[in-house]
Amino acid sequence: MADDRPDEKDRQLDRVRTDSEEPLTTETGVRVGDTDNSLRAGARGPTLLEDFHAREKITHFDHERIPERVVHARGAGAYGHFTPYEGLSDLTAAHFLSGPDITTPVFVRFSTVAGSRGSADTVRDVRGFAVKFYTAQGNYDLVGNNMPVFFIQDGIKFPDFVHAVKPEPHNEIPQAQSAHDTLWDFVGLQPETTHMMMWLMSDRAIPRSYRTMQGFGVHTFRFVDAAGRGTFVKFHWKPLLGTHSLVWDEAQRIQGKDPDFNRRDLWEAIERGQYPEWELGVQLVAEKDEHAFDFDLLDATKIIPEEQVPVRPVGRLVLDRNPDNFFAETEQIAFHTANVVPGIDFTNDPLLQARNFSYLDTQLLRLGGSNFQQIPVNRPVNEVSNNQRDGFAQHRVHRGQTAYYPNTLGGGCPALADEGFYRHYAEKVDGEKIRVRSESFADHYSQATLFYNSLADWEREHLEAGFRFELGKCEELEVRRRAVANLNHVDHGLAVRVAEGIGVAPPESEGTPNHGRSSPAVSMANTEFGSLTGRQIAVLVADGVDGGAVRAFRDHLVSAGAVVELLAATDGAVLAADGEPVPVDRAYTTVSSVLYDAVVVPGGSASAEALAGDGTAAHFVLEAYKHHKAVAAVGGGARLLAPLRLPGGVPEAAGGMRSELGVVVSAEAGDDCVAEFARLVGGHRIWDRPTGSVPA
Ligand code: HDE
Repeated sequence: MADDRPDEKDRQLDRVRTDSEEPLTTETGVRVGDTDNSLRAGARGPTLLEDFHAREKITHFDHERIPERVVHARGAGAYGHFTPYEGLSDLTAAHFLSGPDITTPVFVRFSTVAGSRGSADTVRDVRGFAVKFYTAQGNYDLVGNNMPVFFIQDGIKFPDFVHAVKPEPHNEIPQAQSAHDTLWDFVGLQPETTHMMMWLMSDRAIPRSYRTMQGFGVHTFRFVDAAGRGTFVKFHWKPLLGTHSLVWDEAQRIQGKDPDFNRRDLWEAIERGQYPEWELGVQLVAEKDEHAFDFDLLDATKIIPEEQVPVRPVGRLVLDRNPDNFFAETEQIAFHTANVVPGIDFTNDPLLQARNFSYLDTQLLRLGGSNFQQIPVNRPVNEVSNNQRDGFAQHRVHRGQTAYYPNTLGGGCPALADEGFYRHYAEKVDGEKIRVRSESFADHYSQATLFYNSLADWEREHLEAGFRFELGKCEELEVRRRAVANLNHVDHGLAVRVAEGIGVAPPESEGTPNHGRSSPAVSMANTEFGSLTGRQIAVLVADGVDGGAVRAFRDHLVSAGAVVELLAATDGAVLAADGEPVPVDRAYTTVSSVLYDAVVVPGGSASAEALAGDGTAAHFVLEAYKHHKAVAAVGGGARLLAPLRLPGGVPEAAGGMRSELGVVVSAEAGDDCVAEFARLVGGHRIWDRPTGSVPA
């Protein structure tokens, strides 16, 4: 942990942590002397039913699995803490936001949405970003995503949407993919999905790391102050490392090379002490301004552009402790949008209202009954006191004669709170009982266009390629056509380019004209760059490598927070040119360039020659180049690059250092060369590098 003092949640968990050194026992505590042989009638005879140990062991095993989450089944989580920058009592009665001296323990679970528990991390999908705050006033769950809008406006459509995106029911294909007919059939018929589909086809759907991912509460919520006054609020999480994504081709390859890529990255960063951090921001809208926008605040398919309502930074989230047990904690944690604390309330967003029903309902099935809040990871840190009793797996031993309110026989306990209790915002509601969608939810295209207009060129190209990839996987041409017709209301050029890529006729005339407005804040190009924290750098080595160059890169990059790994044809060590053994971290046959952010080929002519003659090493560099990663070659190392015919060519170092299109070539591993490489790595990717002709 960041500091060694356990927080309240940690102390609570300590009471249930188990690392027994006692001899083996049954669940009833009876010692066991043999767990390898079942009880038999004779050495070769039948097994006896009275072998209670064998039966218990196998029965427990048979019951180890619980239903996976119907969505967001695959996830990874960590503990940490949240601290506000300043008191927000003028806005909310929430105690955990009342001052910078209050630090609240949290558990955060990140997830993909569509795939099963065992699916790969780097699929094209939305990512869940669910935060449980263990506050002194009870648990508050902010169950968000890494995209600020959603596919549908009313929760009653959620089963339809999820059935469309999940594997198709007749053959359960494809796993964890949105690129199939049923999803695109649905979205083409449901234009409210258009804005979210733009985000899903963008690189936001393939985050480089959970650590480089934004989070959003999505809905408009309400802050409520001690006097009962409300303020609309949207929540934002901004990663301090910037918001960075993978390249789609790379993401697909990682699915095979390391299906746990994002999960492992989070775990290892925390183990290294590089604790991921996010800043919590709020967009605030006064109650009187509820109707001041050209969209409805209750419509979860809309953002409030940051240029219209700036994001005010209000606090810091740090994740600094990995769970002890994946099942007990990450799997059994139960989030619920209705877990709110005094000072935070809902709005009438029809998506949120449905969620407030769904999350409790789903836990009852998934966690086997009504006592799931007693599971250690779910328990609040303050005391629970009520008349709820019994049920499956009741862990409390309630004492006394009474379990009802009011009572005198139990001394009137538990009594009603006279302060600090939850008060619902007294919103005036008056309406007819009708099944309609508000007219104010009717514009499905303006913000999709706004998003498109706001992207950097490379983001836009990736988005268009995303549409072409996904629609190209749809068998039904009519499904493709409908999707294109929909895009024609976002931007005519986009619709034409997508149509041309998937073999359907481009629309002849413009659908809805592009309004030309943009919101630069939604572009990843406008987030943080420059940090090397946790970047993975591969250094390719063979016997005869220039040991000085290896040290120069390693010292500089590691001190800037990067992780540097030396890769060679085999594990063990290589002999540097000066005769010193240089330990190898991994054989490059066991990894792949897609697991690294950048690659260095140090000098040493024998080393470079050996690498140049090894197709695996050559492919490693070519593939890194293809995926827009920084490449450095020192001295003879450039000999590995020359035969690769990089489209940008290999810069001529001619005694000094040259850096072109993210390829740094230098005669020596001098400070200028290492610093230039570090700058490129901090810039994440070299998007203006042409890679279309690279065969990797
Ligand atoms: Fe969820 N969602 N959701 N969702 N959701 C679940 O709850 C649901 C929605 C989100 O790490 C389920 O415990 C409905 C929006 C996250 O454990 C379920 C609707 C957003 C997680 C459920 C939505 C989310 C879930 C499945 C439409 C972003 C994972 C298992 C009305 C703001 C939490 C579970 C974790 C999980 C229902 C829409 C985010 C079935 C009905 C919008 C991050 O209850």
